[in-house]
Amino acid sequence: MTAQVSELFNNIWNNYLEVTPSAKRIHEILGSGDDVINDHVAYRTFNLKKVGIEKLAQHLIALGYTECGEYHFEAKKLYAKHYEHADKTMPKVFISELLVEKVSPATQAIIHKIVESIDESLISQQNFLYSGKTWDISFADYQTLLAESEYAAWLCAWGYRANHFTVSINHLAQYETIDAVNSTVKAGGFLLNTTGGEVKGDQQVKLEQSSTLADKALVQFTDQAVEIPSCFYEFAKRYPLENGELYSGFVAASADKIFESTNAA
Ligand code: OOG
Ligand code: NI
Repeated sequence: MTAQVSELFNNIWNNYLEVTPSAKRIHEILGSGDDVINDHVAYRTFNLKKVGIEKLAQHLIALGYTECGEYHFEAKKLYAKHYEHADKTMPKVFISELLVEKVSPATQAIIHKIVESIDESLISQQNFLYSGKTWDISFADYQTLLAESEYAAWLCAWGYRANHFTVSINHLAQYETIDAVNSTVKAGGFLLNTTGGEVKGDQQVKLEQSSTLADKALVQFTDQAVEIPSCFYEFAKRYPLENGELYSGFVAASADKIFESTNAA
């Protein structure tokens, strides 16, 4: 089972690198050997029956993952769950969904048209989590979405692929603190998401996180190709609970800021 999980995440990683070349370079800068372990991978979707969180999660549950926590983001109109594997070296997975009924009729219409056009059989196929955008969208529709929900625009432009991978600072051989990681990343010429400060969370909430600003990559819209924010790379340091085990959940107030890593700079 673990071999299958590793193979799935290898495929997801390669698909992510296609539009996130900075992640490969940062991975090389931070790591020394095989100490770059993924804390988690994140996905975005819509709360529609055809593609809701459970449709993505079925691929993970089949490989031994279980549902562990849920999160609400009222202002962004999002709901999320996270999944963990019994083998703690396997990445956690954070899956959020846009509450489609809460956005404007014009935005809903674009989303429904896209979701209806997805080939139903693709969703249960083994490559769904790295299938990308399998529908058409015009640049005008992308901009309509962007004006109301950056999340909806990102998802309709990029489709089903990892939104980010996350380096576990706890496993890095040469780094102890998130500030040291951030300094190295910045010295390498990469920009960090500064919304809410470079570091989100603290030892009190048992989780510190930072992230790059998303790379830019070319998306083929129906009428033109445009460079827009693609995916980003995150860094997380976890602290132990009373029982000595590392906290394994997420922190909604921090996640709320991490979402903004795909905003246009
Ligand atoms: C997910 C943001 C939340 C975290 O680690 O708190 C998150 C996203 O941007 O899709 O990944
Ligand atoms: Ni994350």
